[in-house]
Parts: sequence; structure tokens; C-alpha cells
Amino acid sequence: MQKRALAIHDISCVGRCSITVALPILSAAGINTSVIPTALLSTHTGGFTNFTYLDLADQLLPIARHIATLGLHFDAFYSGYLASAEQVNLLLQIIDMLCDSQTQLFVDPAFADQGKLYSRMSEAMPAQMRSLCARAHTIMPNFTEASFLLDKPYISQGYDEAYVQSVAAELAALGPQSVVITDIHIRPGKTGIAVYRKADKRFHLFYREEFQDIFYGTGDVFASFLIACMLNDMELEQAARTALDCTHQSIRLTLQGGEPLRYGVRFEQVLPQLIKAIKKK
Ligand code: PXL
Repeated sequence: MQKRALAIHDISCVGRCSITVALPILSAAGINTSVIPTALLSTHTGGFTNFTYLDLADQLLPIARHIATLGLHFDAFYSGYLASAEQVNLLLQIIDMLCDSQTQLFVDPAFADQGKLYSRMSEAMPAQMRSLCARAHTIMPNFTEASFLLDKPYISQGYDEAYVQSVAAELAALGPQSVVITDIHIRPGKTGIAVYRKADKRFHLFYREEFQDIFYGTGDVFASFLIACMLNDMELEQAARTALDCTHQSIRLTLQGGEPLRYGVRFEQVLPQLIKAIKKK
């Protein structure tokens, strides 16, 4: 049976993030994907000015109520960028309306990076997002979001693997069964991801060569690759490694192409690699 996912993110018309990456990546992986948009922007909020911004909070419950009448089963719920902290409560209601005991709940907190909240993001978001993460089965924060979620100071370097493991375990204690943290900087010249499973406390770090710059939308690309793999029955660690490889390759191709980084990364040309990894699994 074909799996069905519900992706709840903003639509940024230009700039390859959120729905414009989640939808093609999940679709390429064979997942029937429905969406509920949280906001409509002309571009994402990093690296652009004068973008339009429409908060779609008043549409979320009416859309969900109608979808609920259709009696669909969703195998996955995948939330990302929310327009306001208040939207967290709406998403918790949407989970009650549209998800069942068989729905895997994935939450990408998507509110901060590089030690800072995204522009326009309210200071109330981290505490609110904690309650959505508590409800999730799998969360995929970057290291900045992980720190905000735990109300810890963000440390950009000088920490070790034991510290990352304690952060992952504390995040899992909030509720989720699995935690994948991106943007870890322990080894010089490397970027890492941490994968933690609460059931058996299994913890792994995977490293790749680091590219020096800010790559917009890569958190969304990584999370979408990860979910695409997991919905194709890949184990958590293998899915995380595949998502890391695919994200890394998307960045490499973008740098080779020399296009401005604010337009996001060339994930499109990596979709065949994703499909191959899923088939080989
Ligand atoms: O990729 C995260 C993201 C999603 N959506 C919007 C954003 C950002 C990051 O800046 O601004 C609107």
C-alpha cells in the first residue's frame, strides 16, 4: 500500500525550503503527500528583505476539519516552520483530528539557526515548540534549536560527544522516542549529526566534510530526506546517514553550480541518489 503523509510547513514561493522541498522529496520517495500551509511568503526570511508574509493561522483548523471528514489515514505527520508560537496549539489539535495510533509524528522545530531565532520568530516559540516535540515520535532539531528547547545556552564549539549525547537524552526525556540533531561541530573541518534512540539509548554521531557558509533550507532538505527514508522502512541510523549524504551532495552541487546560496540547495539533482538508496536498503 502506498503511504500517505501530511506535511505542515509554510509556502515560501522562492528559495527552496519548507513545502517546496518536503513535497518533491516525499513524492520522489513514493509517498502520497498532502499539505497544510502555515504561512505564505514571497521568499523565506533568511537572506532576503522586503518579503511578503501572510500568517495562515485562521485557515489551519478549517482545512483540518474538512480533511477529517474524508476519513483518510495518514502514515506520517511532518511539521516544520510555523508562523507563530500560537500555531503550536493549532497543530496539537490537528494531530488529534487527523492522526491515529499508527501515524508516525515527525517534528522539525524549524525556528532558529546559528545560535539565533529566525527573524520574525517570537521569543515564545521555544517553550511552545517543546510541547509539540513532546508529542512527536521523532524530532530533528539543529544544535541551536536543541539548545533553545532545553533552555541551555547555545555553544558554537568546544563541546564533546558526551555533551551532545546528554543533550539528545534530555530532548528524548521531553517525550520523543528518537532524536536527530544536526549541525554539530566537534571535529575540526567536519559537520556532524547525532542520532539517539530512547528505547535502547543507542547513540551515534556521523560526520562529513564541512562546507563553510550558511546554506538556507538544508534543515528542511535533511528532514525531508530522513522522513522519505523512514517511510520506506529504513532504520533510523541508516535513514539519518542517507539523509546526511543526500544533503551533503545537494550542497556540493550548489557550490559547483555557483548560484547564490539564498536560493537554497540543488536537492532536485540528488533525488535519483535518494531513490537508489531506498531501493538498495
Ligand atoms: O528553512 C527554514 C525556514 C522555513 N521557512 C521560512 C524560513 C526558514 C528559515 O529562515 O524563513 C519562512
